[in-house]
This record gives sequence, C-alpha cells and structure tokens, in this order.
Amino acid sequence: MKKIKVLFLYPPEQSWPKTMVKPNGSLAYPYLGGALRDINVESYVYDACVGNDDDNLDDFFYKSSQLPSGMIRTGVNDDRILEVASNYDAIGITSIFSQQETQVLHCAKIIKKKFPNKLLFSGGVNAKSRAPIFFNAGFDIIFTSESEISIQQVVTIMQKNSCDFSKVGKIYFKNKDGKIIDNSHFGEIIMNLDKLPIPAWELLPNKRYWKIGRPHGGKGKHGQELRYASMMTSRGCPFSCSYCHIAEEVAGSKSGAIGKFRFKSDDRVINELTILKNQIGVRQVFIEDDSIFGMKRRAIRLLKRIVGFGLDLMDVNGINMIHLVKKSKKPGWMIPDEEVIELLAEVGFKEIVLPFESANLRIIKKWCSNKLALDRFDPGELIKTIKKYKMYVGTNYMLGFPDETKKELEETVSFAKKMQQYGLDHSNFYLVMPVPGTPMFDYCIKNKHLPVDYNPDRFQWTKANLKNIAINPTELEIIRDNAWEACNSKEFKNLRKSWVVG
Ligand code: B12
Ligand code: SF4
Repeated sequence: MKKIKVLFLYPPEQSWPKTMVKPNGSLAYPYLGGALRDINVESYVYDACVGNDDDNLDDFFYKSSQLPSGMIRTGVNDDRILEVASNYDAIGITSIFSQQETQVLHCAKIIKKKFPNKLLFSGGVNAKSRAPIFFNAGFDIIFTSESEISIQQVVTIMQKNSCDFSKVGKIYFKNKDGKIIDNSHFGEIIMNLDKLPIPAWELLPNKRYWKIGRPHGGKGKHGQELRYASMMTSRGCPFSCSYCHIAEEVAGSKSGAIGKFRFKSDDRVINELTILKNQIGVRQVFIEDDSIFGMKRRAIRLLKRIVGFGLDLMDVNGINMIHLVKKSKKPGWMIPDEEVIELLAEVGFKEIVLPFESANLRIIKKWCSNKLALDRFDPGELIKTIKKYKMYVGTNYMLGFPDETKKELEETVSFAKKMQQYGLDHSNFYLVMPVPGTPMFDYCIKNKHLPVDYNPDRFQWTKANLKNIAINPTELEIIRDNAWEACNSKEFKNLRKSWVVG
C-alpha cells in the first residue's frame, strides 16, 4: 500500500482596500482531517494567510501586497506555498467563499505547474457550482457535497496507486484521458451526524488565530484574550432563503439533500465541547450552525445540559428570530420568549445577532422565505429583553434586493436607525450579493442583473454588483456606508477599521 500524505491549504486572502481581512479557518478541514485520521492517513493544514511556526507574521500578515486586480493579498508568497506543497501527494483547497475564488484558482495553477503529478482537489459551495472553471485551473477532482466519506474513498484508491475514481460518488473528476466524469448523482451522505468524524481542530493554526484575534462576527475588545474555535451541533436548515445555497441542496441535486436539517445527539455535542475545552484549550466557542434552533425543543434540551460548562458560547451566525419569540394571547402576535433568552444567557451566550434582513414585508416574503417579519412582533421589545440578560446584540440587514425600490430600502435604513434606541451593540448592512448555487443567483443571471461572466472578486458586501435595479450602484454603496456609520458606535467602528487592509 502506497503511503499518501494530504495537504489541506487555505489560500492567501484577498480583500478590497479599506475592507477587513480575517483568516478562513472554517470547519471543512477539521472534519476532512478527522475523516483521514480515522483511516490512518496523515494530513496537514496550512493556512497561507497566517502561515505556520516557520513563518513570521510581521513579514506578510501585517504587510499585505497589491494584486493586479487592485485587491490586497494577505498571506505568504507563492514560493512558500510551493515549498509546503512539495511534501504532499495530494492537495485539497476549499472554496466556500466565491469572493476568494481567484486565490483558490491561483494556488491550483502554480501547484499544478510545478508539480503536475500531485492530485489537486477542491470542494465547498463555490467549487461545486463553478466546476468547469476549477478544472481549467488544474484541479483533478471537485467534491460536490459533504465529503467525509468520499475523501476517504479517494485516498484509499490513491493508496492502491490508482487514479480510477469512477466508483466514488458525489464528485466530478478528470479521468486519465482528461474527460470530466460526473459522479454527483450517487454516493453516500451522512444523515446521522453522530457518525461524522470528530473534527481534528488540532490541525488548525489555533495559536496564530488567537494571536491575530479576528474571530467571526468581530466581537472582542482590544486586548481581550481570545482562545476561540468553531463548532457545529447541526447541519442544514428548515428554511430556504433565495440567497442561500441550502435552498438548492435538495434530493436529486448534485449535493443531495444536505440542506435538510440534521443534528448531533446531546452526548456528541458535549463530547466535542469537552475536547475543545480540555484538549484544544479553547475558552470561546463560535457555534456556526446554520440553524441551531432548527428544532427548538432539542436546542433547549441541549443548552440546558451545557449550563455551567465554563465556555463562552457565541452564536454569531444568526439565530432565526422566530425561535426567540413565542405565541401570545393576541392571535398571530408573537412576544419575546424570555425563557429561551434567559437560558441562552445562563448557558454562556455572550452575543446574539438578529437577522432582520429587511423592514419591508414584501421583501421578506419574496426573498427571505417569509421569515418572521415586523407585522408579527415588536422588535424593540425583543432587543430590550435580550439586553436585559446582558448579552451583546447585533443586527444584520440586506440592502439592494433585485427588485427593491428606493422607498423599500429607505424603510430598512430608518428602521435600523430607530432600533439604536434599544441599546444595540452593532448593526451590519450587507449589499445583496447573489452567489452561485442559489435561486437568487439563477434569477439574477436570467433577468440580466448579473452578466454571465460576472467577476467573483467583486462579491463583497460593500460593493453593489447588480445591474438594472432601481438604485444606481454608486448611490447604493453610499447609502450602505452612511447607514453603517450612523448605526454603529465609535468603539465598534474603530475595532473594525483596525482590521482593514490597504
Ligand atoms: C463560519 C463561516 C464563516 C467564518 C469562517 C471562519 C470560521 N471561524 O469558521 C467567516 C467569519 C470568516 C465567514 C465569512 C464570510 N462568509 Co461565511 N460562512 C461560515 C459558515 C456558517 C460555516 C462554514 C463552515 O465551517 N462549514 C462547515 C463545513 C464542514 O462545511 P463546508 O465548508 O461546506 O465543508 C464541507 C463540504 O462543502 C466539503 N468541502 C468543503 N471544502 C472542501 C475542500 C476539499 C478539499 C474537499 C475535499 C471538500 C470540501 O466537505 C466539507 C465537509 O463535509 C458557512 C455556511 C456553511 N454552512 O458552511 C458560511 C458561508 C460559507 N459564508 C458565506 C459568506 C457569504 C460569507 C461572507 C461573504 C459574509 C460577509 N458578508 O462577510 C464572508 C466572506 C469571508 C471571506 N474570506 O471572503 C456564504 C458563502 C457563499 C459563497 N458562495 O460565497 C456561506 C455559504 C453562508 C451562506 N449560507 O450563504 N464565514
Ligand atoms: S435561514 Fe439562514 S441558513 Fe437557513 S436558508 Fe435562510 S439564509 Fe440559509
């Protein structure tokens, strides 16, 4: 049996000048590394944005360089990436962020040029939606779904010195004649999440991430000691918003039904938290579930077991507001569910982000899977109730939906300003940015709001990308910037500005 060593590479990050840079560090590699560990295959994670113990952060992280596109590149140089890659038989590069695609493709090109015989593979929502571009850049395999099983199968075939991947499901691959074979229609997906490998968090450059101190959501004050990690207690979501990949991850699609809400048992979650606390030395845990309250009773039961665990839990990925309210005596009217909010505080949650998205009912109905809208509850009451339990409250808004009128958009901005009076800690405004693999993206291509050859570099929440909409792009960007300036404290703005590149 041939010994196979796998490298998982996060490419350098690219950002527009005056925007923030945060290392990737998402959970694909801990899971995939865990899957390989379980079949005794060695893997290593190299984050080219932050490097490893042989790299001096001052040489590159705080000294970024400019790319031909005008964007800023943060990370080690190409020679260093090639030096690290030279030690491995296969190199995987995740592509979950469309706006980072150019760096993924760049790394693939330089690695394939220097080492044509190394196997290059990618996965993630962006890679699976843009496979032809990835193959052109030199990739040999694109994984089209959750890949804990298929990566084990691919590596097992490599151990037999073969490159015949025709029996591996949920992949596209280039066969020995250079033909792309589509195996996305078969393959096993793990529905019982307790069967997932325990994530190999130890593969991540955790100490570097903690030193840099730029976690998800941006919470954290200057000088605060951060020892954080991410985890997921569930995958999938019961909703299906038009701007989310989950809406297309259904049975029969190239990923299969991974959009379906699935969850780990309470014991499994406790086990993972124990590992994070005792083995990785973590103090703050970011729960990155798409929908932790996807099944409210289960979430409450789980949280009750976590009380007193001694970890700060942060859900910054957004708790759907419907789960923070309950029915009242008035038909159709919801009031804050104080029992749940109190429990969140008791468990150690320090932060809740409320994804209002829009103050306009038509927009919520048409684009946001008719989530909880303002005709059914009092948002001020909800914020006040959360603040009562001393939690940090942020809000998220989306501006510039494809058919949004200026009046509708202004409704959202004035609503956001009004909410400030309830003591919000921050408000984020995202310009609508349809990404490949979502119904909104398909709509925008069909209705010519996006050109077919759109540039993913532009996919940035402060950049207006859509054409033929009611508000012109420059004006839209100004409205967003002004709203962000008006709705955030000096302290929050200064912290975010200190993470800016360029
Ligand atoms: C956590 C997170 C972040 C964190 C990541 C850091 C951290 N601490 O983890 C941070 C804060 C950096 C972040 C930022 C952003 N995020 Co985010 N994020 C996520 C989130 C919630 C979880 C990612 C994760 O860990 N998933 C768990 C792993 C296990 O799943 P996975 O990555 O899909 O991996 C599996 C498969 O896809 C496949 N796979 C994936 N990669 C690879 C690679 C190889 C080699 C192989 C074989 C297989 C494989 O196998 C894996 C295991 O099963 C996802 C949503 C989601 N559910 O994934 C959004 C998501 C990735 N983010 C998204 C967005 C839009 C953003 C932002 C633009 C938000 C914003 N407005 O600022 C920025 C962009 C950042 C950038 N660098 O450009 C979108 C991306 C859509 C797109 N096409 O671009 C997502 C999909 C959310 C959504 N519903 O739309 N994010
Ligand atoms: S609620 Fe969030 S995770 Fe669920 S479909 Fe909508 S955007 Fe995606």
